[in-house]
Amino acid sequence: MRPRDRLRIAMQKSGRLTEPAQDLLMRCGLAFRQSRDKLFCFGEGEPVDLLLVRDDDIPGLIAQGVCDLGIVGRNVLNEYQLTAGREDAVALAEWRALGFGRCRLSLAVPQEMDYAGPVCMAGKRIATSYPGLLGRWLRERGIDAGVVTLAGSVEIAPRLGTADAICDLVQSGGTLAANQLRETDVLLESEALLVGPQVLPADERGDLVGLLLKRIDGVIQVRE
Ligand code: PRT
Ligand code: ZN
Repeated sequence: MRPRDRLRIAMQKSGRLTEPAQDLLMRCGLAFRQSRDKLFCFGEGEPVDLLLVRDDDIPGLIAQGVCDLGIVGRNVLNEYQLTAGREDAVALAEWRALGFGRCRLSLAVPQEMDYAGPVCMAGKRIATSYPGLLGRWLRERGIDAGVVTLAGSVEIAPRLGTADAICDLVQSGGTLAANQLRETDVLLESEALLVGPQVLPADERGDLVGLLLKRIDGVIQVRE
């Protein structure tokens, strides 16, 4: 078999999605042997291999055809779709919602701020790692606000005086509370997705995707 006759799935190397994604693939009957550098896992039964990467790189790897499928949060997929350059704009599809990694992308303001709706953000600075999703939300509402893009530690920006509000992922709400912030608007509900190109490759990989989707549906049904 030529190497690209094997299906390649990108998943997060180390983070919140790693364990549940591995667990899902295991329940689908897949088994892997990890390479020494721990970046590649060779499929031992079915011709399905894994590439272990940062979650932010997953949509691009699929768009470039390096990987055929990926397991990634809707937040990362949609941000990529809004910010990727035209040359990367291969249409990616949500093949399945996987039911783990649930969170929401929300606007949050300092607890003491008077907040009477999104218009209150006009002329304010909002810190986020999701400038694409936040920018779209603001545009849809005709709000002219400053978007301060930060790679991490977004929740401390208001205390540092670098922003008036934040737009970040929320799960339990504990991080917001610990930083005296109040969640006001949900921009996006997210969960882990199986993502792939809208058009499947017309070779053995297409059949393998079909097989994998059937097994995933079986696992999801049992879980529900
Ligand atoms: O290194 P790499 O880039 O791969 O990892 P990462 O640090 O970017 O991602 P990681 O592992 O933190 O998250 C991976 C994915 O899990 C995200 O893209 C989301 O789709 C999903 N997810 C689910 C979350 C959360 N829940 C979550 N709570 N991602 C991040 N958080 C963070 C959030 O940013 C905030 O700092 O947790 C904090 C809020 O949590 P609560 O419970 O205090 O509200
Ligand atoms: Zn990341």
